[in-house]
Order: sequence, then C-alpha cells, then structure tokens
Amino acid sequence: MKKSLILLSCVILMAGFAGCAPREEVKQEENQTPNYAIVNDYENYKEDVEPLVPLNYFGKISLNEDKEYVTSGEKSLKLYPSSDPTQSNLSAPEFRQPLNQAAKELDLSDIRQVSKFTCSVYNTSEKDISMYVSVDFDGGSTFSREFVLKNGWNTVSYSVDPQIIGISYDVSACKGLLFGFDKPQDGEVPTIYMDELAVYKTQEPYTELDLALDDGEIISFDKLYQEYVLYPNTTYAEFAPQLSINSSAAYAKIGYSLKVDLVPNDGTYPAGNYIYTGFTISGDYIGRTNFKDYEDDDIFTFSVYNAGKTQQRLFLEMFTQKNSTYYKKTDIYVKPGEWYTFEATIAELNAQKVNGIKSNGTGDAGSIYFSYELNTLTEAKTLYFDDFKIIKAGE
Ligand SMILES: [Ca+2]
Repeated sequence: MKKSLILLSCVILMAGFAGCAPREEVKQEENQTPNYAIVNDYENYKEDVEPLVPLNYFGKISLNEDKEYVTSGEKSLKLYPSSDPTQSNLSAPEFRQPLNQAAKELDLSDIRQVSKFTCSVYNTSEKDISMYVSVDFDGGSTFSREFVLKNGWNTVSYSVDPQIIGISYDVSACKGLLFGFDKPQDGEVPTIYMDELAVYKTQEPYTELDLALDDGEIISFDKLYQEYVLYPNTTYAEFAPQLSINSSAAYAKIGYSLKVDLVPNDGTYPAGNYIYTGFTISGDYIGRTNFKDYEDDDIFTFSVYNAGKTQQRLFLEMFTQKNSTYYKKTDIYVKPGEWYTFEATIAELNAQKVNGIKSNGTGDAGSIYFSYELNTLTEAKTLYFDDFKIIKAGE
C-alpha cells in the first residue's frame, strides 16, 4: 500500500488524527447538528456487513458482539486482514465501505458537502499498526492517507476536500471509502474492530475549483491543485514511481516542476520479462484544460530532465476521454544531465491511426501516461517534468 504518500504533505488534504482524543465530548457537540449522519454502525450482518467489498484477498470480515469492542449500539465490525500469503504479488488487503447502501435506503454517495468521515477503531495488537483510508470512484481512488493505530481505541478523523477531489473525480457519485492495512509481517495478523462510521457535512454550497490556467498552459506544476491530478501506476506497488513537486529552480523550466523518483527493480522481476510502470496526468483534468480548442498547426510541448547517471527511455501515451489511445511515442530517450523537449503539432498528435481509424484525439483529449521499463531499471533515478503547454502557430 504505497500509493505515493508523499503527495499528502500538502495541508489542503491533511487529515486530523485525534489519536485517543476525548471521543465523548466530540460526540455530544457534533451529534446534534443536522450535518452528521451515521454511515454504518455495524449492527446487522445482512445490512451492514454483507455489502462490504473485500479486495486483494482481504481475510475475514465479520460482525462482533463482544461489548468490549463496541462504542455505539450493540455490535461492531471485526476485521482480520490476513491477506493471502500464497499470493505474494497481491497489493495489501483492503475493503470498500459503499456509501450508497440500498438495503438501508441510505445514499451518501454525493460527497460534495462532506468535510470529514470519522470512526472508532480498536487495535488489539500491542504494536502500532497502519490503516490507510481513501475515497473510491469509478475512475480510481484518491491517494490513501495513513493513520497509525495505537493499541486500544483510536478515533480516526478523515478530512476530505471535495473541491480538490472534484478536479479528477465525479464527487457526486462516490463509490465508497477504502480501508486498507499492511500485508501481515511474519504471519502476525492483527485483529481490528471498527464502529460508528460517521460523516460530517457542511452547509457550504459546492463550487468547482477554478483551474485558472495561463494562456496555452496544460500543466506547469506551479499551481497548488496540480499535484492532485497526478497518479503513479501502482500495479507493481513496491516499485511505483514516487511523485512530488520540486521547487528547486535548477530542475524546473519555469516555477516548480514535477519530480519523479523511479524505484529500481531490485531483482524481483527478471531482466527478460518486460514490465512497465509509470504515472498519469488525470484525464478529467486534461479535459478541463483548453487542449481541445487548438488548431492543427499549434504545437504541444513539454520538457523532461534526467538527473540520473544513465540515459532513460520513456514511453508517452495519450488517451481520449473514453480511454482509447490516440498518440503513442516509444522512442523518447533522455540523456543524463540534460533537458529533453518534446514538440509535436496538434495535427501530428492526431495523425496516428488507432484501430485503423484516424482519430481526432486532441478534440477529446484525456489522460497522458508516461511509462518506462521496470525490469531493466537497475538504478534509482530522478526525472523532472515541466512546462506542458501549447504554443500557438507563429508565436
Ligand atoms: Ca455499533
């Protein structure tokens, strides 16, 4: 579960983690507001536990009746995130708590007014364990945030910023909350209890975030929200590239740039076995730039710097909003210590045939994916990307 936690450093999305804060006081204050709702009190197997979706061979999820592990009502949720030790390549165990719960006629999937989710979690282990929380949508999930659970009861408070999430996802249709745990170490599986999952809302009307791009800008990494539209490929979770924003002018074209730390293959993947990983600039975000409005002669450009010791080959793939590839370039070779600047006219981007059909890809421009061979990457390497923009013809 290494979904680039680096990106969480920004205060906008930071969680408040109350540890063992005085829960009773908080409840009395906020329970009375109309903006509080119980998502799940884990009281009834059929309605409260059965709809949960275990992922990555989670382990066991059941209903607990032992009062010692209940903070509200009569029962709570019992979790045993054993994963499946025979499936070594699996991501860490997690489960999804749906927000649209048909059995209870409770639909909380519109999170536009949500300010935070809270729950009580009991860790039976003497050791601290980590729980990872994120919100899940049709197009993927947000970066997970880590909560360290002490032995005994913990209050978890997971703040969300729908405006920021709304740049990349449809915040009116959230599939649910994802709760994840590390894979068990040395066969030690902690038993965890969860109760009283609640949501707090605001009365603030929801407005989409003003993207306010500069003329021709696709992404410059200079605006605070832009770090939230980048996603590492987590297929090979331990080797996912680490994304962060660089503020050193030495590695930027203008302002800030995107820093991508490539995590080398430590021998886990054999050299001849071609596998790729990389990162994405969100399609929802690209769709909200002016990409589609440019003319055939206008030039799309970006720059990438290789701070490593050896040349780095990159693959660029551009997708439509419907996720079909319209442009692919597989021979981007970035020399060490140099900037490589990509340039192609809009016409060139749209000239390739996809499934035999010449596309108008930029007219429906979606995500942009950069990838590289993981199997042959033996050196930790840092790349910097910057200044994705359109230069109008003749300028
Ligand atoms: Ca309960």
